[in-house]
Amino acid sequence: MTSLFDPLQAGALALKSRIVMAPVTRNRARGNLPNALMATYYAQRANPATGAGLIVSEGVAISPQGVGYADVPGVWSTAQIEGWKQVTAAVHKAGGAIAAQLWHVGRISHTNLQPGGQAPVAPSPIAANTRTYVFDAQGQGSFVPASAPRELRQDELPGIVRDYAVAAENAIKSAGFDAVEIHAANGYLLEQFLKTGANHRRDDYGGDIENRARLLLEVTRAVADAVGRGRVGIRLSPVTPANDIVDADPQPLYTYVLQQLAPLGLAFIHMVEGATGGPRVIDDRPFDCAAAKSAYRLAGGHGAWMVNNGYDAQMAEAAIASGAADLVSFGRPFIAMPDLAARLKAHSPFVQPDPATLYGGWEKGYTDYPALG
Ligand code: 8OZ
Repeated sequence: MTSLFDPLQAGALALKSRIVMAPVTRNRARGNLPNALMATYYAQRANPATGAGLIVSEGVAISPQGVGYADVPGVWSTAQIEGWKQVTAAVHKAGGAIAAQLWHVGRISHTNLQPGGQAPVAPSPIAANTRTYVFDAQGQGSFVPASAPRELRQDELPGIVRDYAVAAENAIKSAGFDAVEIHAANGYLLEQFLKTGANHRRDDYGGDIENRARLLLEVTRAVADAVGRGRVGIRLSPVTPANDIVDADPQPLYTYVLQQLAPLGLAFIHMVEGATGGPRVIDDRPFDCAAAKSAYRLAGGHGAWMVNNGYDAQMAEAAIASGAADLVSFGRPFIAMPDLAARLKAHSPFVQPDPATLYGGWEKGYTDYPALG
């Protein structure tokens, strides 16, 4: 029977366990620059014997326009690439592997964070009822309502596709990442295009499922062409309400998306089951994850099936043993438990992170959580 601690070949990635550190935004990248503290944080979680078989980084902005929160890292500039080199080197020194999560927030941003103080961009000019994290004039961080977005022109979309491909090249060819994960979840740009609640376009990128999925598929093909499909994964969240996103009929939408992704030969599909960081089943948003996986396999999708959201040791072991999943990712648990694999093996109780130190700040609540003795 397969266990959480067995190796897995996922695309071009030779992973030493089935335990993945899920992306978690921590806002320690001052000026959008990755730094030595971040290298320490990721290295603490990178040894596959005690930590993650694969780390998926926090969201990494592909462009200045893709930034939606203060002090999140980017991967568009030479200085950012240099900053990431120390992170990837530290992870590799610990024996681990790391993917960069490629992120464009779309409408989940604030004019304070956008180039020239402009409005954030979105498929349609519909504001999200959600908050984003900014700094005031005193440098104090706080969550404030997201700004009203402007609608992207169709002639701007090829530039965004290019930004994803260049960011992927920067990450893998220059910064030393092993893979990239396309962030198509949690109410950000690619999911805004996918879902009827945020996409009211009447051009080739709005309306029916094929049109709403077009940008996601163009981005994924461009990224796979740029860095090789075996080093590309994608994160999806079919029914999350995160960042005020909703779709009228998610099951056929995701069946189509997964059927189109299948022939691309990606390394992994990363599924957020239910509400991101919340309930795994949502009464008024039914979704059959097993059916989505079957649709992907039936269409010839071979990569690893990675599941996320609220897994404990027992659930994770059961998912791997039954074949329901190939990889299980843990976000919040990895914050306060850098040695999560050791604790899963020992079935030791989960330690909750301090909510006051999740976003912003420095070492406290970041690099000072101890491993078990
Ligand atoms: C929490 C705070 C800021 C960003 C996501 C990137 O939900 C995020 C995020 C989460 O995917």
